[in-house]
Amino acid sequence: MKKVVLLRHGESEWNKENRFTGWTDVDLTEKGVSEAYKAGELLKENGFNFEKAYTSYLKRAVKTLNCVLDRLDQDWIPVEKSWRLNEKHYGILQGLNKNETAQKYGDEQVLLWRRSYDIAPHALPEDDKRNPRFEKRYENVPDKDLPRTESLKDTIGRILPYWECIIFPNLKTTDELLVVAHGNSLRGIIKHLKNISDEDIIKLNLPTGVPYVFEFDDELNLKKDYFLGDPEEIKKQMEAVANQGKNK
Ligand code: DG2
Repeated sequence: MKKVVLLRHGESEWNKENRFTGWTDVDLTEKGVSEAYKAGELLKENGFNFEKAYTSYLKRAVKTLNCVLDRLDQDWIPVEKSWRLNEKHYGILQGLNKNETAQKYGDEQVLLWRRSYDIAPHALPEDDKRNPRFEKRYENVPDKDLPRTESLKDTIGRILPYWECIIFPNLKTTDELLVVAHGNSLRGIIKHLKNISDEDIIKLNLPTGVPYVFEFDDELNLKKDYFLGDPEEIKKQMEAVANQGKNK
């Protein structure tokens, strides 16, 4: 069996403060670092031996990957970073508290912004200092590809070329790949892999630091997918993520 493990980074500072993050480059919390090491431990116990790893340009994912590889004693493997694996761009919501946003606009609207397939928050103005066009790390990305906001559909649109041309073809010659990214960028990949409908994707919430394993046969057909860890605990974590956008 060939395997791809998808991992959402450990808890970030803005996950802790319950703020929309998107392309904001916030660090891991202490808890996030320990979640990352715990994910590495689980992967080690389950005998994973990655040949290559992929991550985004955002430090919460990069640092999580480093902790995982450290725990696996596989720091040496080739790692490729791409802006295409960045989180969904949350537009003008970036920085706002999710509960307060639900108080102001209602749970239903926030659910659509967070989890719907094709609804994007309002875009950052062109001259907003958070606009990715002002950041050095994106200077080689054509301006037309740099988002000012995104729906999940838009996020999938920029991830899929990378998934299909760079990550997935590697499985022909390697057996185990690791992708460390974000709640919504990974939801995009999962929607594609499991053929989840535009309507059903609204229900998928990914917890931080829980490895999600996808197994493929030699023809690269998906055979099985499962999380590593205690199913009851994972269910609770998913519910907690869903509740982050409610008016409590
Ligand atoms: C979170 C996801 O992204 O938030 O951008 O706020 O995975 O990088 O922490 P991540 C953000 P929700 O879509 O769950 O609100």
